[in-house]
Amino acid sequence: MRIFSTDHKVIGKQYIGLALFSVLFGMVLSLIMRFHLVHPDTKVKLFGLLWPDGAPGGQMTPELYLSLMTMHGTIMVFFVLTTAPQSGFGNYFLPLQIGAHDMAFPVLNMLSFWTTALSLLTLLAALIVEGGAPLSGWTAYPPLSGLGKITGPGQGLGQDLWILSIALFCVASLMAAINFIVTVIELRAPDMGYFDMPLTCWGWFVTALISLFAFAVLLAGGILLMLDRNAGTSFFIPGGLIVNDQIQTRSGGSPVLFQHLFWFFGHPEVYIAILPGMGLISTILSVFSGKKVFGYKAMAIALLAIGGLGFVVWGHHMFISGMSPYSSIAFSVLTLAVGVPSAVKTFNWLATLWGGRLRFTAAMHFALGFVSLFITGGITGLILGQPGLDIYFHDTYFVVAHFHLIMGVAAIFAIFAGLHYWFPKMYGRFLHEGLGKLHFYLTFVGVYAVFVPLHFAGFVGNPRRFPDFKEYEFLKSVMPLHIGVTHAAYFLAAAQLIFLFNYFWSQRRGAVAPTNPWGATTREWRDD
Ligand code: HEM
Ligand SMILES: [Cu+2]
Repeated sequence: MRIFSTDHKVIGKQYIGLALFSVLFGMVLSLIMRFHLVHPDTKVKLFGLLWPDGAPGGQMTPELYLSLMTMHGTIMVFFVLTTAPQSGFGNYFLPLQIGAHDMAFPVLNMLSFWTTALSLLTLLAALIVEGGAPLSGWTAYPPLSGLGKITGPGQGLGQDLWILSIALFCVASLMAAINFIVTVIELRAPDMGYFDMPLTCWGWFVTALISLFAFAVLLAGGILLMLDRNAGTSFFIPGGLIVNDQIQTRSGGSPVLFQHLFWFFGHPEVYIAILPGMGLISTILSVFSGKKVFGYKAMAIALLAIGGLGFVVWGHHMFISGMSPYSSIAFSVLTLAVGVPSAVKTFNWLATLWGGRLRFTAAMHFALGFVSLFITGGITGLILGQPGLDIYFHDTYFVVAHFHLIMGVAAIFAIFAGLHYWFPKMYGRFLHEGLGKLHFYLTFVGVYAVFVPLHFAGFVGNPRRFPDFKEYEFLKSVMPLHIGVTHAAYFLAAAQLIFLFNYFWSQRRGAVAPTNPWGATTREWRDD
């Protein structure tokens, strides 16, 4: 296997490898955070060794907590969820499923991957430079992110590296999006119309269309922020700021402008993470029910509708930014409208199962788990879509619980489902089914045990991005809940070792798979 390969299968596996590394890294960061939240005063020698400034004598500072949180969120969103379902599976299987030899632009494809890898390295470098990683979260709002060192230890070089990393990621994603779009339009087999494509291809196609518009805007936002930090401009910096007792001289910019640019990308981004999974889940449910997907055309149109609506709802992240209540109502109504195509998908998945001869393989387990998480996480989305409720819940753990379920964990379940389903094609062997199901049950229980209680922490107003709950009297009552969540997180992480073992062991020792082991009808399983 050549490293700088232009072969779509190699590149697909490279993306999956990058995502696997990233998810483990991100998970370790989350465990450190969860540990700190329940033992805020415990000195840990290792922390002191790893971060002499961030944890002097082993005592974690609030700044270190925020920097770990920023890295965790950024790594998970960009390098796991944006990478594995679209660029990983998509690269490998889109050409095979539409009867093409490769992606339309193989060299561009290679460049996309290596730009993504460079972007990841740039981000990780932020951990070791002076001041450490930035503190301003995966959303990097100015003015905190726009003023440089003065706002905190990681806000100097660390924040610059963060922006550079995201800009590189945008470039890589734009190149990939062009490749996917041209491949679907130009390289479909002559006998395959758009509405003959498997829903997986629809998922990748719509995701690429969204990426093209979303990442272009994020790239622009990143460049402007970089200029504010290093070229003395003031796109996002308002006048009259006093930071650390120093009067800031710049004026005229609007921090809310950055929020508009960020969320014009940020909301579609969550669909970039989930739409490829939706396509994949449709396929898996249909294969293991022995039936066609119920309402195929409606499913494809629902993907398009979700993708399109995704661009007109960004304001629901900004209800507390002081927007006019009339705008809030517009964003709210549009947000709730996303529920319609989402419900079409959910009911059609259930109808696909109805009356089928169900085969409960490990892939099928994860697909059903995805539907469950999509419903649980979706319902709280309807709550947060109402300005009156969101103003209360904003910046509480209710939001953390909501987005982890619907975006984070649902998409991860789709990745697990895809790996179990396509492993025989990718490696000629099966992932072990028994281990796969064991991993499923432990993970399923684990994620609900971690994230359901956090909704209740949100009810009492428990703030997110907050390193030490002892600071407030009213949060003392929530500590037992957090202790339970942290233990559940350890349990969940331990369960992932089963998957890791299965994944590497099965590549060499798994049962040898026949050409079309699941009796699927899509082209990638044909003998060639
Ligand atoms: C092992 C399971 C996971 C655990 C235990 C976990 C835990 C956490 C914790 C403790 C925080 C910080 C909350 C705060 O202080 O406000 C957080 C934030 C976050 N997590 Fe996770 N997480 C997990 C998986 C994921 C996954 C799979 C994703 C993928 C989307 C993800 C995305 C995020 C994001 C975007 C943030 C917000 C960062 C920010 O506020 O800037 N997490 N997570
Ligand atoms: Cu949104």
